[in-house]
Amino acid sequence: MPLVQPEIRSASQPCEGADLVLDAFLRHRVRHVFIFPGGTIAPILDRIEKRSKIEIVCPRTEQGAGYAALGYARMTGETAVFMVTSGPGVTNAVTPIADAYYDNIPLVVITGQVGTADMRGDLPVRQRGFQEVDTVELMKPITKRAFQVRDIRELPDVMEQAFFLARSGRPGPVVVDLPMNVQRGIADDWRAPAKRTDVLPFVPADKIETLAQWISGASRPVILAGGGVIGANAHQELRALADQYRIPVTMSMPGMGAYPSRASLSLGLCGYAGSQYANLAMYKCDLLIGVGTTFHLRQTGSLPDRTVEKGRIARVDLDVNELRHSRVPLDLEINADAKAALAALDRALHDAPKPDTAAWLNRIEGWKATYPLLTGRPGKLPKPQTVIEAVNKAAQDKKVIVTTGVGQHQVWVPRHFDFDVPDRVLLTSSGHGTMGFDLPAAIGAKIARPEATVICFVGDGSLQMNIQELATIVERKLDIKIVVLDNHALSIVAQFQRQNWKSHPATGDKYNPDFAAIALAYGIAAVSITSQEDIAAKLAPALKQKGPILIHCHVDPEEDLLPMLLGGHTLDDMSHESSF
Ligand SMILES: Cc1ncc(C[n+]2csc(CCOP(=O)(O)OP(=O)(O)O)c2C)c(N)n1
Repeated sequence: MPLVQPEIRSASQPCEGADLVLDAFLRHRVRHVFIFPGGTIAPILDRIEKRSKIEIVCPRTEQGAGYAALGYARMTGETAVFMVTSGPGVTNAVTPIADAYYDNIPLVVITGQVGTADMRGDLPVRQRGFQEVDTVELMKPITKRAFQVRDIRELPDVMEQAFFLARSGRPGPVVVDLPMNVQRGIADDWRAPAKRTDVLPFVPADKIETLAQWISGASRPVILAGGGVIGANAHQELRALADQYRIPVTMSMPGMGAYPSRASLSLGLCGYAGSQYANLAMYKCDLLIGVGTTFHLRQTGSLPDRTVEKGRIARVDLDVNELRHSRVPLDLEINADAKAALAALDRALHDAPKPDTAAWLNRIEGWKATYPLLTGRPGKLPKPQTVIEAVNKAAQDKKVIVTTGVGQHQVWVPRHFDFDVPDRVLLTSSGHGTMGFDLPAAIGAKIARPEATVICFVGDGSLQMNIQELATIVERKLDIKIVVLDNHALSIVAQFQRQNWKSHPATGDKYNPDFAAIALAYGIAAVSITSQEDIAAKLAPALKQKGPILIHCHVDPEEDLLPMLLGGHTLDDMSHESSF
């Protein structure tokens, strides 16, 4: 939606530092900023209000604003802007910024700072300014770059660099720390910044040729698609490769939807919480092709040298350091953008004989029949897996964005809900695994895509990390469906504790409030689901209702995440044993 923006000054007219920040927002066509206010970002808020049509989105905490920004960036494909005040605003913002770093989300973060005269500098004291904190040092390990601007003349170029770096190569967060006197000072000698353009690495033709030969000669190939496929907008190229050459596709958590869950060649989620059939296929393949994936512990288990029993591993990644320091030993490293590499691979395969994968696909069908996804033990209480399947069914022909918290429910969602980018998208905190991502990420996603059905699956534990954002949903009239899977436990940790130590201190048997009543108190419609029959009777009508709704599902607390790949085991050897 193009927005008519007021003038962007290019000539060197005297102005305040805050104006130069706004100029950068306008140059980069920012339409929303996600903020939590405070004195040290007030000058920029004033400029936004007076000089632009940019909408200020103000959730109830910095975490709420940060995760809303992340959901927004993922769903618009644009760099999101996140602004917080100095001191506690900054420290509260650390977690979503780390999330953006580990999950490659382009984010420009503006942090307020005390004036340069009030800074501690190198003095051996704790603090000089009120709400002073060393933002740059705090942010360095979780950002692509953390700037502090002390000279107003540097501001235009630093802002340009921040927007450039956030998107270039492997995207991520960039922080710009702005002392009060820089925001409020007058710049009468500034220059319009130079524009920067991103250059992607050359696709290495010789390596693509080798991979094409390997594919052509493979009898048991598997593709492992990661979030990099979705980030590079390469899902169509990936589908063409898999479908044309009949190669089954498994996905990491951030890669879910890169290939349609429902397609016959789909193996769904792999790894510690994947299916036994996906993991068997990875383990028994003769060629594993990783595209835009880190071969993280969660995908391979704790024995990276034994990811594949006997076969080659090829990996396409934009980040050369990931290839140089791969956890999993590689037979072929291709440093390239996923879209460009898959397009080149398609050309290289054009005249090559197609691999014969029929016997391999038959074998996989056998595994699918032997190890179907489990939908819970029999019993009266609703099963979390059944609830997710019922929501999936009710939302079958809709464009859906799903967000989750972290826990068992986070893993049941990719197992039991169908994803298919760009129509059915999963937003979840992958690398950082942050409880509380759920509700605010749904807010950002709904602001980005008002026409989409946004569903937030959330555990009782995760919900309580950012439950205050129910207010933002009401305030902004956002039609979000919140499905609370309440098992009165921090269940995934409880399961881990029982598996190792036979009890679950601090994580089981939690007292919870009536979340439906809480939603009603905020002004959000709510229903409670307490039996299997309720799922059939109440769920679909609740989802059909217009406007936000919270569906409080009292699910079986004795449901384990099974099967699960435990530490010290290879991918063919998942545990099917209950911890109760
Ligand atoms: C901010 C944060 N703190 C702690 C953890 C550790 N942790 C991971 S999952 C989990 C329990 C989640 O409980 P809930 O949201 O109810 O999900 P469930 O496992 O019951 O589905 C905890 C405590 C975390 N991931 N994030």
